[in-house]
Amino acid sequence: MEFLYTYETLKLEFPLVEPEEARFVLLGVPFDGTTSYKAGARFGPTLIRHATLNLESYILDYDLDIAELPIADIGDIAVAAGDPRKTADRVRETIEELKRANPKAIPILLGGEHSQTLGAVEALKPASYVVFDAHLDLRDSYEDNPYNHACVARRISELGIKEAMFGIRSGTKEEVEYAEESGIRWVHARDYNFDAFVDLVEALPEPVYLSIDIDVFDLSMVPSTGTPEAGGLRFWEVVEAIEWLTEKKEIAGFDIMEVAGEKLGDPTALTAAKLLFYFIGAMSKFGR
Ligand SMILES: [Mn+2]
Repeated sequence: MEFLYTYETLKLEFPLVEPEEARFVLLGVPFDGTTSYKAGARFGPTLIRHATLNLESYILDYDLDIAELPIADIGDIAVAAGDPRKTADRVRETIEELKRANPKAIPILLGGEHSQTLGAVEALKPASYVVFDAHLDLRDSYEDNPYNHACVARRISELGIKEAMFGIRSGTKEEVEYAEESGIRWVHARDYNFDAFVDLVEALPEPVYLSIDIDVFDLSMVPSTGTPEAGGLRFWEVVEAIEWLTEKKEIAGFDIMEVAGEKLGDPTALTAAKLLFYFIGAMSKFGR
């Protein structure tokens, strides 16, 4: 199957299937045009795919080999340099093309700036948006651009999608007020635990889009990301939440965003790759 805006790139070493037959469809978004601090998220998709070479496809604690699952990789989006809205439009159109060909496909974005999650959400139209992130991303505009990475959760909430956020430890007073006015609920990284997660997510309508900004983890694990923040979550805390979500809620799509770096083998990409395997594994072991 050909897509208008994608091109071939490094792929997983698994036996991959065609997107029409896949349950999981990987799509890289090598965009970092509005990054504020640490550049390099344009290399995220390649770094994550390369990091998978280090991992066993057999997931020990699930007794499951994800290389046996129907996974496709449709390559990377041809980005519109410096234009987050135009690039997110290409993400949206690509996912729409995919869903027309295969309504059962679960798209998995590998990013790339968090601004690009908007395109996936616009295509999939979930009822809820669950995000693990250090940042609220609820600014109305940043650097005169409403499609800046710091505004993505605001744009998604304006679509009428219910939101719950976890691992937050950075935001402005205005963002906190907007969350309160808009019924967006969030848990600070200091207060995060599994019960707090279930409390907020249990009542959310389905389907759910799950977004992981890699900066939710403690920065010792993920040094190469656009806006690193100390004091984040641990790996298994996020895996535990993913397991619950895949078992209890219908999942519309998934992403791992803000992976940056300029060296193969970066711990940030290794964390993202392991999380990708656990998402696919959890969907297959616990999902509907
Ligand atoms: Mn963030």
